Order: sequence, then structure tokens, then C-alpha cells
Amino acid sequence: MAKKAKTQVGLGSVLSTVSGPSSHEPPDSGLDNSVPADLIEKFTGSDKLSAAFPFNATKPSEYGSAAKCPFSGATTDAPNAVVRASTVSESNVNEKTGGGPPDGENLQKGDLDRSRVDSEGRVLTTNQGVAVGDNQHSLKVGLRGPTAMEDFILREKLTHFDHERIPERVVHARGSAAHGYFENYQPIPEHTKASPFNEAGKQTPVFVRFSTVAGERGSTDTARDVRGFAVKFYTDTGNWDLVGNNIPVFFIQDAMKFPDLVHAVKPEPHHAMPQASSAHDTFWDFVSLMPESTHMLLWQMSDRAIPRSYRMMQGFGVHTFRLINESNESTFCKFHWTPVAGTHSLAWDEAVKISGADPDFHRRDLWEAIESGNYPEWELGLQLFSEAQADEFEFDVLDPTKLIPVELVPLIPVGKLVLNRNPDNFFAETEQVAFCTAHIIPGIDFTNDPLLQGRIHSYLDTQLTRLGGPNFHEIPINAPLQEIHNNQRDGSNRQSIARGRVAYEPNSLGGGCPFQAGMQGFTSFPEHIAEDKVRGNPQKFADHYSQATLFWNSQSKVEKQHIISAFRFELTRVQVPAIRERVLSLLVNVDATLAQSVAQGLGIDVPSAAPLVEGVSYPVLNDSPALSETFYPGDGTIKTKRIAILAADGVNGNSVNALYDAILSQGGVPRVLSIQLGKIETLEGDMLDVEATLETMPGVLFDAMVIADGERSVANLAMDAHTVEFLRDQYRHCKPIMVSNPAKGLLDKAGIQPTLPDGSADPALIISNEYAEDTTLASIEQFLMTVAKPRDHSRETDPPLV
Ligand code: HDE
Repeated sequence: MAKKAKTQVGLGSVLSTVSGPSSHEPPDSGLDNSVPADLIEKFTGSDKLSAAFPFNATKPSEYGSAAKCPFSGATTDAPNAVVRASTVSESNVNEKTGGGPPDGENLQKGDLDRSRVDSEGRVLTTNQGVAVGDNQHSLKVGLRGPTAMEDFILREKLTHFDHERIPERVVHARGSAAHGYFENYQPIPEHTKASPFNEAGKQTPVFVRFSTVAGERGSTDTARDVRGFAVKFYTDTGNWDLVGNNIPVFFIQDAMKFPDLVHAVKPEPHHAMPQASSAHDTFWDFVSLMPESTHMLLWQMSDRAIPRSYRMMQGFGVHTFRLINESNESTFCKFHWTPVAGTHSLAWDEAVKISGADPDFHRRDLWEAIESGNYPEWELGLQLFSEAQADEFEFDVLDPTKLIPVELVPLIPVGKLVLNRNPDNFFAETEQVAFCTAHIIPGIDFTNDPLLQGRIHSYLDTQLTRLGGPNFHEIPINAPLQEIHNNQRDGSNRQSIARGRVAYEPNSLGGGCPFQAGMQGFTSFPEHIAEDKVRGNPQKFADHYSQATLFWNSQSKVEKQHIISAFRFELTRVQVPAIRERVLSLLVNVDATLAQSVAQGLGIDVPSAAPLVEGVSYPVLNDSPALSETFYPGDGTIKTKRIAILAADGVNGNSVNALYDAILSQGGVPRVLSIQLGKIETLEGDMLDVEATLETMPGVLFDAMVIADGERSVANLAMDAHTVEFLRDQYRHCKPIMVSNPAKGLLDKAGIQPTLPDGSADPALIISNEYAEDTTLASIEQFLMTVAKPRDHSRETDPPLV
């Protein structure tokens, strides 16, 4: 193979947000443009920009008599506008995001641009627009004297700082978000007049926030937890929020129990432990007394609760909603988001280790995917059914602990969701976005699901505390594209300036305006109800187990084992034996093997089953393959997968280059890792940039690894124990590994057998021969084909052997 004049090594760092080569040289932009040019410009431009400030030039004017005439701050122009931008994805514009302000301006107009600020070439000012002469020192009476009370600049700065936190969300505090669009396939007028669905190819801007539930704002991304999947549609008939989760059912059936559930799962009130974890007594105490949680508990103990990426999870509206057509007819509807990348999860041991190595794992993953132009995508599918059909089901469609198997009501694909733009500012957009289930538009309506009914109140209410009052709809990220006209007035932080003397309706002094829209506006579905006012549940709500069994039966062997292990882990951390036993009494009603295996893991006998409510019939469906993650293998590419190439002095440069190029050209993210940053010398005598170290980026942060060819390189790597840990973790978490012949000794050191525990060949462990162009390329191809597939768990044993 011809030796390259310049290597592409370094491009993997351009695609990443952690670490990078020590060299200032821009990496070769590649033969195949696999890395967007503006991302390379941003990466290298940031270094150039920063290099223009080798030291702090204003320092000399800060001392003694010179302090009376402070220098103005040093400035330099960015080599390219994108260098100073928050995100290269700002070039993806839609009606809501706007196209970006001209440099140095803060335009007040329609879309988000009205609020964007760019400070290029501008001096620092106070909040009153007064230029600040000295931003280094407080105003003192004498250089060694006390600070003057009149220092309004210091006081304004500190005061703002003192108040720059707002209350975090009561639940779903930890999250990450992105802009994008929903594109409709075909209009569905027979079912709904809702505007996002009324035209083929129509794009509606969206802002989507993913979250964990239990942890605080700064908690880890990879906790075992349900994930929020909240979509705000900025439609041309107002904002519609579909505030869902990545699991299609919920723990409880009635809003009345939500504060209890959340208090039980949050850190215990006396000592505020544990953070972002359900593995403690109060959670299991509560749910074991709430048998309706059982179905959700199986989902939560499954791999669904430790997704590999936000991009690789399904989303569900959970409740049954109504779609309403022009004739005011209603169709019941369940919303499903299905990821193009497939559903993939972490191993629990991996999730725990990632929490230490990179608590921002999912946030970083979403950000990096969008920056690199790999826009996350989902298909929206609807389950549509009539009231008559609903009455036939053995479960109640108003019960949020039940799903509707696709065998009963198929999914109809109606459009796709694409996330193609990162926010400019986390606080202004992701933190301040206010999702409310009450935000619906003509064509969508609620059902009487008692959990949904409570949510309609709670989301709006919570924003009053979180965002400081009733004008949160004016915050740019929350503002609809439609104009707002009403007689609501005043309140904290009011922005809009209403003209005229009229703030009531009906009026004549304002010419009757604004006036009600009648049938052109939102009208609620006129559901007929003639019932007694009661507290309680319909009889069908009393079946707490049959869908838990359905879910269990639908899981693969590996998925079942993971559920057993998760119950064992969580209940082992529980301290009160009676709570463990009560959980098991629920599992007995789900499946005997499940209950037996978990009991065995806890060293206790299987207790008797929790009592069933009499007179409840059990659905006949045995399994539903679509409930298993294996049903969604994804698009079979290596796109965005992170692949570590471990190398040290003496590495075969040709083989690293061939591998690096192959990964990049297929859309993966290669990184050269070594013992320390700097350059390593290849066998051919070239110098190769190291992009990250084994110490800073352990194996859990990568989807696959390679120990590069070269006897001396392998020997050097062997001197750093991180290499063996790297191998062990990658092996234990069932990730593809490629090693060259000389690295076989490292496998031995790590305790890794070349065959699977059952003696058969390990398809994800590839041992390549010493470098020869054709055989190396064949091994790389084989390796990357394995990386493209969902993880193969056949290495797994319980307990792990490695
Ligand atoms: Fe929420 N939920 N929730 N929830 N929820 C909130 O709203 C609440 C429920 C969900 O990214 C809060 O703005 C009640 C189900 C998501 O900003 C709060 C009940 C589902 C998000 C609230 C539920 C969800 C929230 C906290 C039972 C799946 C994050 C801050 C009656 C369908 C949205 C806020 C974002 C957030 C209340 C149950 C999903 C307190 C009372 C079921 C994705 O208002």
C-alpha cells in the first residue's frame, strides 16, 4: 500500500468533544470528505484564535498608578465566523430557529434570532448598555483600601451572578435537547385536522428534550432510569407538546399517586441518598405495595433503562390520545417514535463505569452526532383505533400501565423526526423550555386517562415556580410561531407591550378585538358522559400482571437474563428483607422462572404470590416480538460509532492509516489512543499524533477497539495496565475487538480466551495477521462488519469470567 504523504489521524478528534492531538497542524481533510469542512475549520480555527492570545495583554495596566488608565482589552478576528459559533449546525435553519444574526447584533424580531446575541468586535457593557472600562477590579478607596459602595458595576455583576440559578425540574431535571423538524408523509384527514399531518412533505419545526427522571440536574446520564422524550411542535396552529417517555407504560394509574412515586424514588429525605438511582429501600417499598407498577418495573429492569444513546431509543406518548377530524369525529391514538439507528443498550457494568468516566455520555453523544452531520432520526407511527375496538380489549385503554400490542392494532407510519441543530445556549433553550401536556392544537385531544388528566394541570403549574411566573410563554424557546393575542396582562417579567385601553372581552372600545375564533379555533371533543362522581378505578384496571408476563415472554434469552440481574442488583442494595420478599411476591405472578432466578440471586426462598383481584380476566396474547430490543437492529452501519485504536512507539503506521481511513469512510469515529499525548513513532519512521490517552478515555467510552499491529507497540502498551483494563471492559461488555498476532499475549494477560465460553468461535474477536495489505484490509472489513451489527452477547456469563 502506498504510504500517505499526510495522515488523516486527528479527524476523529474533530468529530469528538474530548481531547485531541497536541500538534497545531490541521489534520488532512480526508480523501472522501467524511468529516464536514466547517467542523474542521472550527476545530483548527479555535486553536488559531486562541494562539493569538499567548498571554493576558491587559495585565500591565492593572497595578499601581497604571491602574488609573486601564488598557482596552485585546481582540482578534476569528478566522471564520463558524469558529465563534456555538454549533456548526446553525446553518440548518427553520422558521423557529431563524438563520442567525449578523455579527455583533441582537435583533429583536420573530424567530429565535430576536434574542440571539453575538459580541464580535463589541466592548463589554453593563446591563444598562454602559461600556465597562475595567472588568478586572472592584472600585477601591486606594489600591489597598476597601471597596466603594458606589461600585455599581461590581454590584450589578455579582447580583446577576447570585441569581443565575433557577429551580431545576421536580422530575426530569437532567436532560439534553436539540432542534429539528417533523416531516409528514401523507395527509390523514380522515383521522385528524392537526396541522403537522395535513400535507405531504410538510415540515414542522420541533425542539426535543431527552432526560432521565430521578437524578438532579448535574447527575449522571447513564443511571438506570426511564428516559423522557418530549417533543415541542411549533405548528402553524400553535404549539403542540407530546411529552412522552422511552417506555410505553407507567408505574401508576392515577395522578393522585405521582408525588408518592416521585418521593419514593428520589433520594431518601433524611440523608439525601442515593442520587439518580431506584436501587434503595423507599422506591421498592412503595412499588411493592403498588402491584400496578409490575409491568413498568419489568421495563425499567430491562436494558431499555440503560440506552446506549438517546438516538437509540423508542419514544411513546404512553397515554391514549384522541385525533379529531374536520367533522369533529374522534379516533383513539397511541404515538410511537421508532429510531432509525435501532434500539441499543449499554451493559449495566458499563453504565456504572461510564458514570465515572463521562457523566455527560448521552449529552455528548447527541451533541457530537449533530455536529458531525449524523442527524438522529425517528419514524412516527400511530396506532389508530375506534372506541368500539377499545371496548373489546381485555384491558382498558385509559389505563397507562397497559400498552396495545401491535398484533392488536398495527403501527401506521406517518412521518419522520430529524434533529439537525444543536442549541446555541443550554440555559436559554434546553433549561428554559417548558413542555406542557396541556399544549395541544386543533385536531388533537385528551382522553380520560386519569394520569393524563392530572398532567394537564401539573406541567403548567410547575413552570410558574421554575420559570418565575405566568409569562414563561414569552421566553423565546417557548414562544409559538403564531402571534399571541389575548387580554391576559402583566405579571412578572412581562415582555409584550399591548396597545390600547381594552383588556377585556367582549368590548366595543377595541372594536371587539381580539375576538373568539368559534369553530376555526380549538373546540373540545364533545364526549358524552353521564356518571356518578366517584374516586376509584374501572374493574379492568385491576389486572396488574398479564402485560408484565407478555413483556417477559417477548424478551430474548439475553434480555431475560439482564432483567433478572437488574432485579438482583437493585434488591441486593435494598436493606430491608421484607421489602425484597414483597417485590418477589409480585414477580411470582409474572413468571415462575423470573421469580425463582431473582430469589436465588438474593439467597431467599420464593414467597407466595401477591393476592390477585378476583374476577379479572387475563388476555390471551402470549408474546409480542416488537417488545424486544432485538426487533429494531437499526440501519446496520458503523456511523457515529467510536472506535479506539491503541498504539505506541513502534506501531505499524500503514495498518493504522488503513484502519483509520476505513473507519472514517464508513462514518465511524476513530481515535488513536496511547499512554500519553504527543506523537508516537511508527515502524516506517513517521510521527503519528496521539488523540487521547488510556487514562482519560477508558474502554467503556468506545463501541469497539483495536490493538494496532507492531510488536514494539504492543510491548509498550503492555507496560500500561490501562491497556489490559481496556481490553477486559471491552470484552466483558461484548464489544468487537481486533488485535494483531503479537497482541495475543495481552489477551492472555487480560484472561480473554479466543473462543466463546461454549467453545465456539468468537465472531467479535478478530485476530489479524501481521501487516500485509490484502489480509489487513480483509480483517478490517470483517471487524467493521461486526461493529455495524447490534452487540452479540454470546460472551456473557453470570457472573462474568473476565
Ligand atoms: Fe411528567 N412531569 N408527570 N410524566 N414528565 C414533568 O414538568 C407529572 C408523566 C415527562 O423535558 C414536570 O416541566 C405528573 C408521564 C417528561 O422538560 C412535572 C405526572 C410521562 C418530562 C411533571 C407525570 C411523563 C416530565 C417536571 C403524573 C410519560 C420532562 C418539570 C400525573 C408519558 C419534560 C416539568 C422536559 C416533566 C409532572 C407523569 C413524562 C412536575 C404530575 C406518564 C418527558 O410537571
